[in-house]
Amino acid sequence: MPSKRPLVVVTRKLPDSVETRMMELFDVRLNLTGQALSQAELIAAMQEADVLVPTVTDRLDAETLEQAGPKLRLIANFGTGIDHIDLLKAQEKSILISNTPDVLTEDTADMAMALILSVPRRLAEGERLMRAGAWEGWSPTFMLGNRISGKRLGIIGLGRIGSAVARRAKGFGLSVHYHNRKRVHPEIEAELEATWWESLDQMLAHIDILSIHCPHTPSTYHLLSARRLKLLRPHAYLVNVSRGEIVDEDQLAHMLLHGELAGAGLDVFEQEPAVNPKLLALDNVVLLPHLASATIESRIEMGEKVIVNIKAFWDGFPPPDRVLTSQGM
Ligand code: 8YV
Repeated sequence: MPSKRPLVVVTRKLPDSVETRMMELFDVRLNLTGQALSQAELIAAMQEADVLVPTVTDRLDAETLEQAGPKLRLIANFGTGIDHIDLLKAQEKSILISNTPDVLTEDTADMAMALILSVPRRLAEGERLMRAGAWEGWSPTFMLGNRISGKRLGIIGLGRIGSAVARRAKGFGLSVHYHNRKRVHPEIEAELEATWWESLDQMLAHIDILSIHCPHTPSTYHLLSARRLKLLRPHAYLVNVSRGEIVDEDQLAHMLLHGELAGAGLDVFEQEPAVNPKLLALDNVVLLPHLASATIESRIEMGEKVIVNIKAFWDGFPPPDRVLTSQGM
């Protein structure tokens, strides 16, 4: 690797301390506007940069990556999910990809747990009612929700975030069930008192709350298809802080409207930032604007990870959080 400082182009505004450190270490082009780059601006950035720092809002598909300049050698993603990057095309162009795992695990799990609590206990509905000035006072049968303790939580993807959710859920008296392609180590199962279901279909039919924690890949697109959503029982709730594309949103909205599912808590959507109007019209859904990792601590630590990945790469070492092509499959 050449010893001169790399030209690093950052596509979105990052926390000040992260930008300051980047300016100390690299030649940096920052985005001071706070707006996402247009596709043309993104391509222009990729034509001059040695390193690109994108986020989930940048679409780095095959067609866009094809136009990357010859200098671009690393895409140091600010975020863990890399479904917005065509990994095969990046590999073909000899561009390495890194991401920012671990540092957002606890915050993301907190948000999943917040939704697991809020939806059955009707927190957002109650808040809306208060602000509308519609509260007529306490009554024994007013706004009854459903108890959390004693229910079965089904987790799809018992990885870092899924396990952190399971730990929290245990504390709330939920029993933990999970589906992974591969069963986790018996020690982890024992710690989480988690029951593995080889068949996702079987698990869906036996749980009360579903929480989704697998990555979005070509094989998990609409993993919760219309057929699978129908396996959930009508009293069940669905929580998603992973990626909107994993759930057939139209079918979900249809089932929520017709009482075929009790409620949903969603932090992610199929067409972000657009939200399916059918979901907006429903009262039994809590909608959040992709906030799961939105704490100042996570954002700073994500930035620090990006810096470490760039620094290692530029010093001639593999970035510690290098994403392998197979991870995106
Ligand atoms: C981040 C996320 O905010 O890391 C991820 O995959 O979904 C979010 O928590 C976002 O990706 C930042 O680019």
